[in-house]
Amino acid sequence: MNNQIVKRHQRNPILTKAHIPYPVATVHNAGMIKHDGTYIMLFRSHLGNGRSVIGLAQSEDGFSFRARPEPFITPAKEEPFRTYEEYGVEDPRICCIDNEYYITYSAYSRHGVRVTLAKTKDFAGLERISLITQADYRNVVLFPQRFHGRYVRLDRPHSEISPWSIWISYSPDLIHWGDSKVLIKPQTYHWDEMKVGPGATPFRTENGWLTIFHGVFKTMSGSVYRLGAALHDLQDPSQLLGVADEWILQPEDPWEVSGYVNNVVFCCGAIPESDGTVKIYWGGADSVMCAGTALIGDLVEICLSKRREPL
Ligand code: M1P
Repeated sequence: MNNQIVKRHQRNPILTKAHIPYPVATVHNAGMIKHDGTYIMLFRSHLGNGRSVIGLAQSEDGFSFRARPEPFITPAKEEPFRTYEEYGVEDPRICCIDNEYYITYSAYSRHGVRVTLAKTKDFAGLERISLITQADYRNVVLFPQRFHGRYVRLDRPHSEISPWSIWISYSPDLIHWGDSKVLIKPQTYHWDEMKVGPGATPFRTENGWLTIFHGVFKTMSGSVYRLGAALHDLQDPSQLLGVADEWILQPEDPWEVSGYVNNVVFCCGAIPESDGTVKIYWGGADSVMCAGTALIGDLVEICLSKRREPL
């Protein structure tokens, strides 16, 4: 089985609520980036009222993290963000473009879920830029470069008619998005048959852009969240070179099987290394942060040699 592609870290879970210097119920779904050689983790935490904030932890080795004393992102106090972040901020992704770190995260309110785009140069402060979706979008990941002058993102609109699928959109300025196309759809009677969503920020390999996504399967005892991999063309990321037919990770450890939401592995970040490995980070059961390592070549191989139709 391909669940051996990702080797779990021996000290999982690597970050839990016990490590956080302010009261939280969970630590999960963290966006990741390396900044000046330091691993930065932006993690989601439920507070005691069930709403979420985003904390920051850092590490020298990518596995031992130290959290800051205060959350890094809390619901905005200024408009227009205040209205749409009223119920909390969730599931950040980080992408470095032209030496600035762009953060996309879910903004919850009585009007639904939207995505806020913010940026920072150094993770000291944060500047909110714009709300970049309408209601009922989640899981926006940016590509770290422009293509023919345009920024590119993957996202996941909600839809009752066509199941939750992964789309691609383009922008001249990171604020106005369009030219959207559907790229990957759930596949019937398959591990991702209920929904799919973009996970980690895409990273460049010799063979294409690798993306890690989540897929959901509904069972008689609830949904199971697993991780999959896809490879996009280097010049044109709307062209899929392969979507792996099999998952690359499923809930198996006790803290992935049981927690705030049972049977969930959910990825918002991965860090490729110069030795040909990639560190993959995932939330376990919406409760704790876990990490593992894979060979980039193995992920490329499974996308190309065990393909399924994307749509
Ligand atoms: O509880 C599992 C996940 O459910 C939602 O993800 P999605 O809409 O992609 O299925 C999110 O609430 C996510 O944070 C959560 O981990």
